[in-house]
Amino acid sequence: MASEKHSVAVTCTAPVNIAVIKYWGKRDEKLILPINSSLSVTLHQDQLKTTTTAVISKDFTEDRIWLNGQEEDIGQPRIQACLSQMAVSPSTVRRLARKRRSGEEDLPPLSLSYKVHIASVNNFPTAAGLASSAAGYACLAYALARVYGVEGDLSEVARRGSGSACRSLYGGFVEWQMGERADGKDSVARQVAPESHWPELRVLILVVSAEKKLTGSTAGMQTSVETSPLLRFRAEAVVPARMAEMIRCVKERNFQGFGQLTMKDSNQFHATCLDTFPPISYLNDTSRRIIHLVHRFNAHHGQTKVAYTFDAGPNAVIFTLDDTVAEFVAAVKHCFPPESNKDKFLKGLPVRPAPLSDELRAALGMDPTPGGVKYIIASQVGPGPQMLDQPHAHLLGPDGLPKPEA
Ligand code: 2P0
Repeated sequence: MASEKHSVAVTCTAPVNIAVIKYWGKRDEKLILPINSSLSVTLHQDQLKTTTTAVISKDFTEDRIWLNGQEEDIGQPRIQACLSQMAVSPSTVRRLARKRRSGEEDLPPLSLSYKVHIASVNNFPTAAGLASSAAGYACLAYALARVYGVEGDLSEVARRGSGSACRSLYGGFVEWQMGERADGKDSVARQVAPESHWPELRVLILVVSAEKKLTGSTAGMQTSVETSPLLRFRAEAVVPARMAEMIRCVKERNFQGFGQLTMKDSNQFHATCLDTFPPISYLNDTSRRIIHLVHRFNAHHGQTKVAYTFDAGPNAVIFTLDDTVAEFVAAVKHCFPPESNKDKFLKGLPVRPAPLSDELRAALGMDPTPGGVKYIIASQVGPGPQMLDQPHAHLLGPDGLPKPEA
């Protein structure tokens, strides 16, 4: 029997995911239900992750949240959607907690009405323009589930925070099935293949700009749904077949197929942005130079050895295999010579220096653009959310307030 306990603290981490079949457009704004299914690769948390501590205590008088050290308004609609739907929906955490506790008497008799304190930090700069809401809301959903000691599908909890967050609940290769039901119960994430499935796959993030984007994803996709006939065509006539093909390529570890489809789907997503009225453009000149570089690199080799994808910003995410990383990084350095912080240009997994052959240099045929790429983060496929056991990992102290160093 557990002794009377009036507070519980858990700390969890969750990964960033990169879509290779893109989500863009909702059929239900409130429930965050998409107009098409999507598929993503979960990145390794050694390079990019969110860490979240959740504490429930009978001593707390209100729910509170700190993001990257700053207290934020817990009343924000997306956070409230996550928290409150736990209390009312059958698949939600608080309800599950109630069920679980009635069947297991050794769990501490914590009141479900206890207030929660939450603190969350990213190990990467939010300003780098890298998607942080997916990791953030996946981590929130996971931490809340753990602090209440429950298990079950958390897709709905994470999705209500940010659509793409449900894909960060699993490692490896993850599909977000759009579902058909009006209540969204079948709009869930599921793992297509685990992180161990394709060990040679590598991911390079080419950070182009740290500027805040002009059009946020939520508003951007809403305008696209309202105005782009191409987006409707994409969702209805293109994505279903692409999902099936992408799943096949992943299962077969077919890089040619995977890479080509990844590039085509990124390009079509950005085409729907341009088809939106007023138009949205997320790519900049450096993004377009990277696209050119990738196609020249592949043409030189006579096969698809490298693939790009771009989200709602100018940064490129590159997929390749381990035997190609060093040569491609040499090509990037040639086309975008580092301007400052030369020794910090490469972060993440080590990449051995490689020479650029005269043939490849000639094939690229590009005048160098110094400083176009600010830095590169080398990563790989990784696991889903984790719970950290060490108490020192908690971002909140015994008083429920952020630790000074957090
Ligand atoms: C994706 N993006 O599939 C696509 C590709 C951006 C481009 O998911 O309104 O932040 O919170 O559901 O999840 C960005 O959209 O939007 C996104 P909400 P979210 O990764």
